[in-house]
Amino acid sequence: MQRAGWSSGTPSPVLAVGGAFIDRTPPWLKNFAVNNFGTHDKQILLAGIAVVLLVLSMLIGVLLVRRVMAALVLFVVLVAVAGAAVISRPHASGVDLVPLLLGALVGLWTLSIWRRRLLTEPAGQSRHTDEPGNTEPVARAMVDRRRVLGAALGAVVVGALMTTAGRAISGSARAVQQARAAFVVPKVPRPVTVPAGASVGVPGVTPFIVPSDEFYRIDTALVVPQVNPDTWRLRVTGMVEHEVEVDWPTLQTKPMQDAMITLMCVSNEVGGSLNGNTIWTGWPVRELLAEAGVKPGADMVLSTSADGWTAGTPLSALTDNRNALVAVAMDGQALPPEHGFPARIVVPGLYGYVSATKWVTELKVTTYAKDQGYWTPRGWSQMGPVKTSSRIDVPQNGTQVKPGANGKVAVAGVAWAQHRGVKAVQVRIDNGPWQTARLGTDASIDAWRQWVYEWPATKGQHTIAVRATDDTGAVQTSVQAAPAPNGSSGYDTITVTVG
Ligand SMILES: Nc1nc2c(c(=O)[nH]1)N[C@H]1C(S)=C(S)[C@@H](COP(=O)(O)O)O[C@H]1N2
Ligand SMILES: [Mo]
Repeated sequence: MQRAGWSSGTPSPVLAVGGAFIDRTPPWLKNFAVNNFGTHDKQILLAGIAVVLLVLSMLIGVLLVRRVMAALVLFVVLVAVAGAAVISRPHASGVDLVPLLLGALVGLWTLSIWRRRLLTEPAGQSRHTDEPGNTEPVARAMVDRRRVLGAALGAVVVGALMTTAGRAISGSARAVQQARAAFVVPKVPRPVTVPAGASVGVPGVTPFIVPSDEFYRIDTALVVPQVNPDTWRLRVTGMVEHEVEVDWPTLQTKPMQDAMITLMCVSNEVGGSLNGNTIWTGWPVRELLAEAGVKPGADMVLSTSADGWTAGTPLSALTDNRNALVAVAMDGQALPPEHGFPARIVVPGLYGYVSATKWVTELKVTTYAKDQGYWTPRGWSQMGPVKTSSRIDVPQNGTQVKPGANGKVAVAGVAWAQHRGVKAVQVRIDNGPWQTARLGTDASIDAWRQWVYEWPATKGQHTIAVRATDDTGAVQTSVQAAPAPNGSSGYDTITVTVG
């Protein structure tokens, strides 16, 4: 783990609890969260933890006066849960408990001060003394005040925890931002460019190259790991002749190349947009593995991220002649922190969960018998080859459309069959015959292709389906499947009204 002192290592207890929660989330809950909160699932989780903390702190505050033992027990349980979460984080050590224990001491101290305050301010001395005959409202006022104090105390504790975390994160974020700004994307011998005609020129179709700030983001990290290239290392370990360790300056000296690769998430539903195409720049993984010398018998490479996440990739996909890269840039710029700065793995043809490790720090050459990636014991397949699929971007499902001056409606989208290539796309109106769509120029067998079908539309409601055929001649399957365990399938189908 990259760290410059404990404050930028395993972060605050709040984040540790969140991280531990994510790692233990059952698949149904994960799907529920992704489906209902989308990419805001992390903020929702953090907000949820903050609310629980606040309520518990208020409870401690309320218990403080009458049931001090109960308040203490609750406090200790709270600290213990947070401590267990911190220790359960990958790469955590005893020193990571220091901030929590300091926080607990401050908390105890605050509690004792509040308790003394509450006890030494008896109702008789309050400003209600001028109403001697009316003790009822005084008692109620005391209870109300305790509630308020409890709430205030809770807010202070939560606020302090959040701020500590925020400070540590923004501090390391600044250093990383500077390092990122100083990075010059290496020149490559044969730059990859977008061929003319790759875009079919229909408004509303996903851009052929997705801008990096619009690129989908999927990971288990509650806060974006801030990995400083000064301390970053990529190590090759396991079944190798000799371990290799590459630091940031050394990586810059390696022969880099460009590759156009459409990255794809296994959680993508039919018609979903958890995918993106861009030009990646990096050092071929096979050259790194060759430096280490892979021993016979290995069949998997377990790549590990700075935050402990892992992916299990077939060794063959990293050693054959495809463009599996230790990528340092996307779309001509240093990787954004969200997408793995300083370095990540990208492998054509495989879903991200078995290949695309961001903030990568280690490649362990191993076997499927011995090791497994993060998602495998959580209900996802060991192997994750991308399924041939296609998506309708325009028109949008459920909308009303008007034919153009030529009487036609442009139906358009993208289709992908990474590392096999897209040969054809067909569109079906209602239950008619499959019609051939026009494809954008082929840029790479590892990249998607845009397509458009000029539909001579007739008035009324219509159903439109799309399917792709890969370069081997295999047609996309019509069999409907949910994302788990190895990727969704079926035809993207929409309904529109022409009028
Ligand atoms: N460190 C780390 N790398 C990761 C993941 C993760 O959770 N942690 N998720 C993977 C998954 S499931 C996908 S689909 C891709 C998404 O990459 P992106 O966020 O750059 O689009 O990253 C992969 N790499
Ligand atoms: Mo994914």
